[in-house]
Amino acid sequence: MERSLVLVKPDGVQRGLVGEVFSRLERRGLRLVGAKFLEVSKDLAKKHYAEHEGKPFYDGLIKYITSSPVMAMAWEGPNAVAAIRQTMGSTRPTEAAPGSLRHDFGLEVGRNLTHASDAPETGEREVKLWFDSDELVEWERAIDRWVFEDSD
Ligand code: DAT
Ligand code: MG
Repeated sequence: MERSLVLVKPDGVQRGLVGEVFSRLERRGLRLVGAKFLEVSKDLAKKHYAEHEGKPFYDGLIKYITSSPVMAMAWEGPNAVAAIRQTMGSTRPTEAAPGSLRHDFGLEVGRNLTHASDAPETGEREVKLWFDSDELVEWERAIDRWVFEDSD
């Protein structure tokens, strides 16, 4: 079972798309394990985007993610990382597949609405960075065996 961090970034929150993101991920069959609404500190933003430090868009990225509250979520499921990135769409909204969130709601890479972990190891690391262990809920859904082939 993979885990992914998902953020509805400041533009997504300001545009009232938190429910849309929850809805699409629930509909996909993923299982929510944690959620919180917060203002991102500069320290957390720098840790989260450490891989992009030094790139031309880095300063703008830190400013963007710390500019207004975000909705942070942890989701899990088989193939959760690939499934969630597909639901979000490519980084550049104009390259995102029709029907994906970034396609349906976005225009610019610097206002691409959401973040999702890019590999299973990244998912584990990012969920730990954003959530304390007591903020994550291990639970069984009544429908799990109808969505997850191996739910035991
Ligand atoms: P993703 O968020 O799809 O994982 P990423 O990790 O490559 O994409 O980049 C992180 C964020 O940085 C991305 O969501 C938007 C911003 N970004 C990436 N490339 C950019 C660019 N060339 N110009 C402006 N912003 C960029
Ligand atoms: Mg990324």
